[in-house]
Amino acid sequence: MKPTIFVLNGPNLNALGKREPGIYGGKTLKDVEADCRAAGEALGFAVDFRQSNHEGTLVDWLHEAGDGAAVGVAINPGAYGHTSIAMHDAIRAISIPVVEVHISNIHAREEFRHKSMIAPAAKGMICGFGLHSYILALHALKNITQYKK
Ligand code: CA2
Repeated sequence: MKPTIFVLNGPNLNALGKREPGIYGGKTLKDVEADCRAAGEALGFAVDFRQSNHEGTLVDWLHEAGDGAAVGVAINPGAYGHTSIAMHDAIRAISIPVVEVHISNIHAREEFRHKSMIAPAAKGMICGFGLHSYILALHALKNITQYKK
């Protein structure tokens, strides 16, 4: 059985492809899910792809991943990445690697987006490569976890 990677998505990412294509690209979250699944498959991972607009649900999913459901997590926390101490704590509470993902370059945008509350707890952050940021995160997780196909 292939090891599982959770790909978690935070608030408003369900609106991808519907507005602001100049910042977030024209694909929908369903398209991103298909791309992640294909890339994960090629890397030898099963991808469990989820989205929630609720902070506590994202915290629960991080714990679920850390309790044995996954070998690693790629998470686009959306705006909660800039604010959530609860998500920072949840990442610190689990021992599997977590890679923070942002579609846009948060450092090139408004000042309130420059700070990530979860980056210090994560293994690393990938931002600014458009939707390819997700694929780069899967490659990083492959490298970190060293699972063979
Ligand atoms: O660049 C990213 O991936 C973000 O995590 C996206 C978040 C934003 O709050 C972060 O600062 C950076 C926004 C999620 C998507 O919001 C949409 C807004 C309008 C249309 C489509 C999506």
